[in-house]
Amino acid sequence: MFKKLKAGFESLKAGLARTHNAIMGNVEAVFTGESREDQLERLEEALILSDVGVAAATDIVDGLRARLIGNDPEKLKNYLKDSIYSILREVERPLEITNTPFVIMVLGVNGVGKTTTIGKLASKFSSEGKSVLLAAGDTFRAAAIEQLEGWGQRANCPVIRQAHGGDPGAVIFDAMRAAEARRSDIVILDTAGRLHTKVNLMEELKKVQRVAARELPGAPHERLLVLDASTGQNAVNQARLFNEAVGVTGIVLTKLDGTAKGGIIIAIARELKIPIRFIGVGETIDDLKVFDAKDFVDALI
Ligand SMILES: Nc1nc2c(ncn2[C@@H]2O[C@H](COP(=O)(O)OP(=O)(O)O)[C@@H](O)[C@H]2O)c(=O)[nH]1
Ligand SMILES: [Mg+2]
Repeated sequence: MFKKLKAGFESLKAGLARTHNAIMGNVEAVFTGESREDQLERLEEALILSDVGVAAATDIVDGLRARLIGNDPEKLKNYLKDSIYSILREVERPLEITNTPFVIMVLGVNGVGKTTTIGKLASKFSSEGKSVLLAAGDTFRAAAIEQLEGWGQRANCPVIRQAHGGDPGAVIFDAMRAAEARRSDIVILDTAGRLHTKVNLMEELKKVQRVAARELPGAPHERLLVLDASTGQNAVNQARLFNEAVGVTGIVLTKLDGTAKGGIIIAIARELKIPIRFIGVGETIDDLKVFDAKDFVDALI
């Protein structure tokens, strides 16, 4: 058990290495540079470059300036950890499965990692003994349906689909009926993410939401938005857009492993205050972690 937890933390640490290096390189420099003020400014710059956001970076560094006494790198590290933790713990609210079937609608623009995240989630829930049903609601891209079927096979879950170009509302309708017949615990719905027809996409998502609610009041219980950490501040804008349209209840931040811009999680937490449910630190089935603010900060700093 302990071994497994430790391995989980190590892979989180490895995943966050690039952001860690971007921020911490400058923390070490804080004590080797010229004046204290220069050094703090350098740290502020590092935080901004890792996409923490200007407001958060300024707050954090102002806090450090007020609290720093003496020239102790360990103290600075601890202050920095505390400041970041106090922002992130506000959005640490793991997903709770409160209904049967519990319907999760997965949202996000193309390429952020929706289908991959669904595959990882399906495998996680299945391994916990829950029966999962997947619904191929991204009917816009032919490959998306096959991709979801591939994940369904790997996680051993049925996939409800229609032909490419079909109506996503009809897919969720079929999926809700199938979930009832099969007594599924969890339904996970994939959706399209083409953003060049923004208005149509949002209208389509609202329709899917209405179909789900008609079949089961309260569904979809979770509107889970997937954001790609490597897109930096863009991710915050996407979150605003989707939140206005469908009311996002949880966030998955993917691709933290491939970027030095992992600080975006702090901007997301501070500006949106939407729970961060999971983080993605790689492409394989085990690379989805339940978001834990303390582990995250420990791995980052
Ligand atoms: N490195 C890395 N790649 C990821 C992660 N999540 C998804 N991907 C990759 O991102 C690409 C797009 O993923 P996909 O699930 O098809 O995105 P969708 O268009 O939103 O459904 C694929 O190549 C995935 O393997 C992650 O956490 N880390
Ligand atoms: Mg997809």
